[in-house]
Amino acid sequence: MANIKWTDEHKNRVTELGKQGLSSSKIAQKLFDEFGVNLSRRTVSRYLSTGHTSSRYDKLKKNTSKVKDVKRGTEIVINQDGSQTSITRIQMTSEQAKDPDFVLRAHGFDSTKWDIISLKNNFWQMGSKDSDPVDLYQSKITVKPRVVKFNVDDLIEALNRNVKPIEVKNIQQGETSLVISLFDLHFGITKLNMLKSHINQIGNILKKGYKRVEIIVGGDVLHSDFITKTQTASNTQLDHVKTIKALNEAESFIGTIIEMSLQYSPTVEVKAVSGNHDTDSQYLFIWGMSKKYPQVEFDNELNTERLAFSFDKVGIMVAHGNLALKRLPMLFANEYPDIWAHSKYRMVASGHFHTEKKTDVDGVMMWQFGTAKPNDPYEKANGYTMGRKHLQLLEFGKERLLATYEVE
Ligand SMILES: [Mn+2]
Repeated sequence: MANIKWTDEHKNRVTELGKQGLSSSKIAQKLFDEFGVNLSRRTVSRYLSTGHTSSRYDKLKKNTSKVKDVKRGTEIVINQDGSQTSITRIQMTSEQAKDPDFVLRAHGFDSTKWDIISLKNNFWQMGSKDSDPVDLYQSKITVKPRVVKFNVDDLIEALNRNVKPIEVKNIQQGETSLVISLFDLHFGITKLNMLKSHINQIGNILKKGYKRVEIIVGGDVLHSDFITKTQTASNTQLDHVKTIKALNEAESFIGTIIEMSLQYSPTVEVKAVSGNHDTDSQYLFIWGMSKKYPQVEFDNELNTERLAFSFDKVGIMVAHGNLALKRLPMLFANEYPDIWAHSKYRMVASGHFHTEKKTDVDGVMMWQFGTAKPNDPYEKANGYTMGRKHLQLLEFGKERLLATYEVE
């Protein structure tokens, strides 16, 4: 059959004749007489029942189910992708025809629960010699269930809900710099109430005042990379922990350290690298903290296995410790040549093994930090229970380490 381009005039006429009760073949004949278009009976009948002119619709139809509401003259097609196509006749003004809410309601959809994907209203008038013509539309819409859109502003507001601006007055500036190393806290296994004394001790160390505080978040802040299950980033099954509670406790602990640091130093920075337990969850956690403390500079890139930073003539590379551990000194020199060249004290800070170990490797201080985390069932079973459970804070002068504070 010849490919006939249907105009709205043709469609309206077919609909009109259909309403008058003419058969499809009679309508096809009339269209030929009036417009000279050659439509098959089947094409007319398809259009009357579906609102489609193309035979491609017949193929599409196979993947859909159809419901006819004869009383309302509405036809609903439920598409395979979950959207619905509704065809009906509506009496409305041209303004209403442009109002998606009105059209949705006219089709019987709740406009708060559905969104229009496509909308087509074909205008035609119906009337007799005795009365004014009525504006009618053959209306076809495709709708999908409304999805609540993710709103970044709402999330930020939620993160900020309890934040009081920190009043910074008379910051006690010192001459030295403090590095607070936080590796492998494993919140979930570690509980906030186990760290109350640690927070007090860290507060007392901070009171001295520093020209800068660097907080290293060296990975595995959270025991699980997931919220609904307890697994590492590589899906190793772990003893179950409550991750929402863990998140709140990590927020309290690290948030308190940040707030105390802001009171005793004009410059506070957080340096975060991925651990093997919580690659994604730690990234999101630190991301949230960075929104909460805009006055703190955060270095938090996704999938950062290592980073380096410096102040004065001190250069520090940070890595969780599970990857490329032995090559870290030369990786430091090769990947961060400027920091390497400007530093007189060079250090690689790592964790992962939950036990402190400090080695001088050709002048690079390889410092593997322990953790205040208690032993978990896995460590107890394997006898990994003997390291000191401590945190360490390092005080630096312009070009060397001056003191190590033990917090346990
Ligand atoms: Mn680890």
